[in-house]
Amino acid sequence: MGYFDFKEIKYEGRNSKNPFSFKDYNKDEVILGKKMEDYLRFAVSWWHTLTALGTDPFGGPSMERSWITDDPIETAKRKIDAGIEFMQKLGIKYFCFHDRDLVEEGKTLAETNERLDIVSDYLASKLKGTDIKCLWGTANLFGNKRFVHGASTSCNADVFAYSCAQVKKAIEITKKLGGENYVFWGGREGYETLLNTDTEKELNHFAYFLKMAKDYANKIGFKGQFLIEPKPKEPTKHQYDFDTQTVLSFLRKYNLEKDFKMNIEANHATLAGHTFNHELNMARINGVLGSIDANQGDMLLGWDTDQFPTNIYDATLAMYEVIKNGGLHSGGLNFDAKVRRASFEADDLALAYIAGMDTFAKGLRIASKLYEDKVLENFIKERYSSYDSGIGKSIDDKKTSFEELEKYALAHDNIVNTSGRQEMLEAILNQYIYNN
Ligand code: XUL
Ligand code: CO
Repeated sequence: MGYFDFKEIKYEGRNSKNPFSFKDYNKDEVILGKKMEDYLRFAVSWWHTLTALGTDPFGGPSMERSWITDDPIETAKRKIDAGIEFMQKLGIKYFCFHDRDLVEEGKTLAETNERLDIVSDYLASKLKGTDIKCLWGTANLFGNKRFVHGASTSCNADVFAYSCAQVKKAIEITKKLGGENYVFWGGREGYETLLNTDTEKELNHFAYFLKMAKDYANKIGFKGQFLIEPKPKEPTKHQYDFDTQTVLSFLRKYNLEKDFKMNIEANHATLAGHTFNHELNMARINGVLGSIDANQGDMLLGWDTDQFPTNIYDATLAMYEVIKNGGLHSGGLNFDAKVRRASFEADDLALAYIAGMDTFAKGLRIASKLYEDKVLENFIKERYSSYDSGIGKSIDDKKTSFEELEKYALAHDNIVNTSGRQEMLEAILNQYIYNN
């Protein structure tokens, strides 16, 4: 028995009028030497797609979720069947989960862990014989009220211990499911007011928690890449993992930089006052671009709306960074995105994924052409050409001094700059978007 009425989604090309078809995502088509599906490595988010019910602060559930029953284990298993059916019909090969998306918590931690064992065994058995894999697992250290003051940054040591126990189990399950990465999004790791907060102590605890997690992963032979997902605010006012550069300086202070990369989420980037491609660029140039949570925010709203990505401009610039990164390696494009509350029918889930997948496929097509034609590269190279010879080269090679530079500046103080040509470049980018 199936949970979704829609049929397998196929590539029908640009002119198709069938909403249940891909217009740009042609999985086997080779772009820059790789199949589209290998470049994009799309993933389903277990939470938004199969678990969340469409509640908001003003209203209750709205979503059709035909797999839900009164029995948590039964629901968890049916959800797995539904998830696999959904992924197979869309041709998506990866999924991401929080421990608590797999199965509802029991009355005690021991009971919760037992439930997780049963459900993860069931999931592992269902994955056998399919080509579906786990992109990443994570622990939900924010939903339950025990995390009101945070998890590893809680003022309550019992909560710190509980968080470690929960992550230990989540890593074990991610390993069992063959997870290629493990994510830490700092749920409630942040604070509301300095009137009651010892930030130094909290950050020390946070680092120790991450170190113990990595040590435990090494101990049990879990080889997945550890990722941190920056977000500047929400749920707390000051999230410690504000953005890529903030996280990098934290990791470097605590000597954790070799063990962690970034999972960059588009909507988190914009909440931080950055563009999505700024965050990807910062991660890339620092060698820590690990994976992507593909979604988009609403520029008129100040919170994480987690919409399906349909903005081709942003997807193009994002894929440009991914291409410059040589791909996402063990990472992928996880749709950390939810349909709007009014899009409550099961079909809406498929239509939303089609929109997101086509947007990124289109972004990849356009970005690959920009990259092949070296449009931006050539312009940028020329823009910095004053560093190719003479005094510029000495600066680049770090073979000069303040004294020499002063002598040079005294003799060359009639400075001539050239235009940055931003509008011309934006027009060229538009041409690539229209023509590809
Ligand atoms: C929250 C968020 C999370 C993480 C995983 O804003 O993005 O869903 O991706 O915990
Ligand atoms: Co996310």
